[in-house]
Amino acid sequence: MTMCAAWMRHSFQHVGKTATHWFPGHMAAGLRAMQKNLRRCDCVLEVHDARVPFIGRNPQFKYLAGTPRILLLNKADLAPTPQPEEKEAIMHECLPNGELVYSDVLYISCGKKQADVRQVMPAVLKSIGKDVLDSRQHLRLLIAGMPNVGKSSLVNTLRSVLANKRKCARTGDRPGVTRTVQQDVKIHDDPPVYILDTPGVMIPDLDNQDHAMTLAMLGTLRDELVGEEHVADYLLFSLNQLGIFSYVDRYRLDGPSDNIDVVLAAVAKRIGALLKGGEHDTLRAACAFLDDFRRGRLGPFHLGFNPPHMTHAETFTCASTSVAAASKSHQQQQHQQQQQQLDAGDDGMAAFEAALHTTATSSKPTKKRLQREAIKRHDARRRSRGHA
Ligand SMILES: Nc1nc2c(ncn2[C@@H]2O[C@H](COP(=O)(O)OP(=O)(O)OP(=O)(O)O)[C@@H](O)[C@H]2O)c(=O)[nH]1
Ligand SMILES: [Mg+2]
Repeated sequence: MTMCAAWMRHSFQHVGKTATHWFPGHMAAGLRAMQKNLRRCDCVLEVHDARVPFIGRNPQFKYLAGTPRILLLNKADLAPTPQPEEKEAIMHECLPNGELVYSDVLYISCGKKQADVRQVMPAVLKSIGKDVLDSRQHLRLLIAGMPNVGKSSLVNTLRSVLANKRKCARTGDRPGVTRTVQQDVKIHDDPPVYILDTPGVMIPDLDNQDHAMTLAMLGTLRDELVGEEHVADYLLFSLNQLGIFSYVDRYRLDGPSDNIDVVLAAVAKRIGALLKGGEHDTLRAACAFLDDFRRGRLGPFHLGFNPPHMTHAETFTCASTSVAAASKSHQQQQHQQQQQQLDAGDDGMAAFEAALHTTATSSKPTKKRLQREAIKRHDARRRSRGHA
């Protein structure tokens, strides 16, 4: 049984699948180009956010099977120290034919702290194997991953750390910066190694709304499609469910709250976000709240940490069992928190095209409609709060 504190919501009111559906044309085209390029690549580097090791990985990348694939859990600086069973569980993931999905799993960081990227090359060479290495004059790696997980940052970091060359890939703290498969970039001199940066690809038919909103919180989806205040509300819901109350001190609240209006008012006060007439600018406050979380200012943590045997709801249940007590001593909690710091080839191509076709012919909402709905939701929320 879930034991929620009296002030805490038991469940989150999702806005519906339409808001979290984002699969523009450049992603479908990017996937096709990745599949084509796969034939000339020796290893796939799948980049994912270390804060969500088990959820949000794109099942579409199964079409990149047949080539050694290494999972790089990036932004490890924003996640707690990984637990050994986490890597173990990921390493045991299998394709339907019993083949292991990943030949290795590495935790890296390409932000300000460029930690552990040196372990990438030895892992690549080991995964490719001596026979293939001996037969190649140079190696080519393909990057794959969801949007905004740090793929282009990885290209730049590898290039600077391993080859001492200037960065060349465009990066940005929003999803959809890289829109086409890029040209070969040299990241290592001996042996010569080239890398292909690719556009982030969202899961085209993501049904699980908790997972979709968790990805939205991490900035994998465009905020304006889901609605900044709605994503901020899910962030607050998740923090409370997981017993993480670092926001209380940061925004000088009297105690934990599950009311997004209360929290956004406190954020607005802290950053001086006021509209004409002195009202709080809740939109700016929501963006600041999300930014604080995404940059790790609310602490390092795992979201949706569901080992395979646990659903997201169960993860929340476990966390919320301790929340009643935690709400009384949120500072203690905060202190604790701070302490933990398919077959490639023609068959694959046919299945891949079929999957893309299914996606393209499904009742896909148009971008304009999504935006109109997001704006409507935003306006309705503002009206319900008495904004003009
Ligand atoms: N804290 C931290 N930030 C990172 C790390 N790697 C990348 N970032 C930041 O994450 C944001 C996204 O980085 P990009 O490299 O543009 O991500 P991408 O996966 O190429 O994104 P798309 O091209 O949109 O798919 C940027 O603001 C980076 O500075 C990391 O290891 N730690
Ligand atoms: Mg990019």
